[in-house]
Amino acid sequence: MANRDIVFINPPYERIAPGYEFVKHITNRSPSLGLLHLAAEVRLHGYNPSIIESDIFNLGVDDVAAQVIRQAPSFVGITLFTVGVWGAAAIARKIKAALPETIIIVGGPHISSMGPETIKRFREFDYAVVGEGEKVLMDLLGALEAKGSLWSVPGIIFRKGPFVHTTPGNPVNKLLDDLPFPAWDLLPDFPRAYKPAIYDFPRGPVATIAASRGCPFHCKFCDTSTFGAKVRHYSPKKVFEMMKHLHDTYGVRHIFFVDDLFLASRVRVTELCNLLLESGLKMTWTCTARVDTVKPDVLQLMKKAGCWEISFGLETGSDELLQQMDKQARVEASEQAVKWTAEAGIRVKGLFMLGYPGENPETIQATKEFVRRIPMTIMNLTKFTPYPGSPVYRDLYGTNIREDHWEKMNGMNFVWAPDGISVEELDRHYQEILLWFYKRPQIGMYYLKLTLHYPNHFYRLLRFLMGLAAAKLKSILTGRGGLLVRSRDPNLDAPGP
Ligand code: B12
Ligand code: SF4
Repeated sequence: MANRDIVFINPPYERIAPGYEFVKHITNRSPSLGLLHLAAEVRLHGYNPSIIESDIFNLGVDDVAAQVIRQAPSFVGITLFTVGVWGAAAIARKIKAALPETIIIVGGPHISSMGPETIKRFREFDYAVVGEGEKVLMDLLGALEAKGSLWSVPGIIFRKGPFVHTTPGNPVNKLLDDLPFPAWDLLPDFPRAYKPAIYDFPRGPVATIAASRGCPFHCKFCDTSTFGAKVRHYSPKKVFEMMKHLHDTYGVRHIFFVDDLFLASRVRVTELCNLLLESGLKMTWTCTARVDTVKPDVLQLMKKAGCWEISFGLETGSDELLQQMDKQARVEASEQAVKWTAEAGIRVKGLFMLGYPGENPETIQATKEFVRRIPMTIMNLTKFTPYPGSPVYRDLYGTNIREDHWEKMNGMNFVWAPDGISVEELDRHYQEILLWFYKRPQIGMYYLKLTLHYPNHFYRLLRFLMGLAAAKLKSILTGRGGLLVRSRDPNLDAPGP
């Protein structure tokens, strides 16, 4: 091997649907925590990692490839969400053309769900790692350097002649405490450049932590193929140490827990809260939760320990749809959980989706009524997307790969529409629901107060509002009557499965 350099890339992807470009001023700009974990692991074993965050620094395919070619590393590691696959392949092609010896390894959620198909389709990727990467990547690098057998490395995909092979096994990290801290020090301009969505935190700087991995539920729209069903945790002490490290070293004041099920263990959450309270570490934090995991006593403790916001996957206001999603929750339970959370003084964020199979005018109306009924001041509405790896993907597409949709799978495009509703109608409902929720005097007042209390959000808000006004004006001048998008994308499926 020429050197032990390894460049990790979070590739560029379509982040925002055409027509909504102004939204970029207020969206989430979190780094890839997966790459931070991998970089820390390889560094521990004597490699020299670096990280390129394309989206955050507005780097396109050419910029990223040029940077890698200048560095001429022996290895490149690319993290793949479905939406980023084509961009990643274009980067890999350019690197291979200039540096044919450089080995390109891919991993991430898209590979965990559609690895063999991707390696078959894109010859510019040399190897793929399925599932959690720390251990497997080390084994793979070791085998490549020693020119050993790849069959002894579990959980990888590789090409041999015309065949694509997957080695058996999926070694997960049972004890997360054994992992080194994510390599935040390798992120350019950390923490300043990595801002979450506007109003999603009181004061920055902000960092993310995954305090656990895995989720035992099987909601049909969700891709859990990377971490699987078995939940594994860091000890509360280790989580506390990470928070303190981020606070003391980088001045981080707010943490985003990105776990699928942060509240899976009340015992651990209680222990972490107690550690935070005893230490006097004044940090705020947010987490996600299922509605069936919160209870008033733990919510009150969380509030005292700095919890500022909880994001609930509420999805819809229709019990019928919740059932079809296999969400194992009812609208009534959602209302109760949201009420308890608001009563504890924790802000509620509702995560919703529109256009799930079975969506119809009644379910849409139920969602509209629901979002106004509950004590919630912030909501996210994503356009239903059948991600590879989610159970619903197989229901809708069977064994079809639909790689033509991958580039649009960012939750902001309807790539599929339920029977009886067109994409245009869904787009109209999408805008209506958001306006219906946000365009209320009490919500306006709430955000005014929040901005006065935390003025750090003001500049981003201003840029967003100016962009929105310009987009509206353009739509009126071009005859769309204020609609931000109109024409149907010819690549979309016909309505219905
Ligand atoms: C935090 C988060 C975000 C953040 C940060 C994104 C980021 N770049 O990491 C933000 C808000 C920006 C985001 C945006 C999006 N997200 Co998101 N996000 C998550 C979430 C909740 C946690 C991710 C995380 O940090 N995990 C912890 C780290 C340690 O794990 P990891 O990143 O997967 O990395 C491990 C392995 O995947 C593997 N690995 C990863 N990369 C590589 C590379 C190599 C070379 C190797 C060897 C191994 C390897 O090893 C790592 C360490 O074990 C996951 C859900 C989940 N459970 O993972 C969804 C999830 C990843 N997001 C998802 C989606 C769809 C999106 C969006 C496309 C749309 C949306 N819904 O918002 C955008 C696009 C973002 C993009 N391309 O960067 C889907 C992905 C499905 C898919 N097949 O594409 C997930 C799985 C949610 C779900 N259950 O459906 N997201
Ligand atoms: S939506 Fe949440 S609870 Fe459901 S499977 Fe995904 S991570 Fe688990």
